[in-house]
Amino acid sequence: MVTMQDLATPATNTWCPGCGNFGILMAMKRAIVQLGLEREKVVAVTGIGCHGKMTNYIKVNGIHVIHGRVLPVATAIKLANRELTVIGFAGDGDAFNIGMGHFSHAARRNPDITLVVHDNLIYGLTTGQTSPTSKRGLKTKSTPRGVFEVAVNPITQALASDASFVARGYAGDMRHLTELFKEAITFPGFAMVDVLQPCVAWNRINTYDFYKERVYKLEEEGHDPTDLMKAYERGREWGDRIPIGVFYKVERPVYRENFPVLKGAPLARQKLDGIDISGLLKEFA
Ligand SMILES: Cc1ncc(C[n+]2csc(CCOP(=O)(O)OP(=O)(O)O)c2C)c(N)n1
Ligand code: SF4
Repeated sequence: MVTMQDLATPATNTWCPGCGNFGILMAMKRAIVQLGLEREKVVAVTGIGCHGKMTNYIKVNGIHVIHGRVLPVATAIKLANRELTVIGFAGDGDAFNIGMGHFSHAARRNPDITLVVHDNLIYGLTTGQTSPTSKRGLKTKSTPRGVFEVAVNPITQALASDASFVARGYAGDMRHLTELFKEAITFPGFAMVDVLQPCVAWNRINTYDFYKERVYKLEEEGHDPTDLMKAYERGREWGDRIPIGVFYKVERPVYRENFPVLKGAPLARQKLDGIDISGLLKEFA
């Protein structure tokens, strides 16, 4: 059985002291331990940004990919070997700026993977530029007169893209976040957990104090996660009250079920010798 110690790596942690990423890392390790997953069968896929260091700090299989490309790589890994638990970690910039197209397509394809968005409402690694989830009016070094655009809302964006599991967690509530991660990982289909992650270096508005006063739990207010319209309503709430928990979940066929070749053993275990590809090669000659 895997333990918290088994998941530790020798890498020196370079996140700023107090960064919300620590809460996400700890909650994910706890989720893996509590689910009894085998370390060798978990794959973490990270984008570029402060969140990308997750692969350095958690001892599972890891691949650190090009900025914005977490989802196509995670989808491909799961298609190649469905025995693996595939978890993507992306920043709000990674997921909703350069990776936005991949986000919508992954959601509608419904691969059986989890996406954790480290949503600090800013670009962390590149030192505080505006991100697509930065709220209108926010002054940053790239928007000195304030953000002009309406912010991307990860929850309603996921719902509109037909994601089958849509949740939001808060890095300051580790127990709740651990439970959300466990539910997302075991959900059969594309599961997004958008995590409110304070960036103590560059976002002086959405701080721990800001969230502490506002965050409430959907499950404590009788929210029905099978009601799409109610999920939209709750998803648009952002002000004095900010909901966390599962907004929506509904099971539907996963992506790999569309491929006859994947009906038998996982692709990674199928024999490749004896397959005649000369016809295919001629096609591209
Ligand atoms: C193709 C490409 N474009 C731009 C960059 C520069 N870049 C690195 S990280 C980043 C954004 C970081 O913000 P976010 O994805 O929200 O992650 P965070 O650092 O906040 O975790 C950008 C634009 C890059 N590395 N690659
Ligand atoms: S810059 Fe922000 S997101 Fe990056 S490590 Fe520091 S506090 Fe965390």
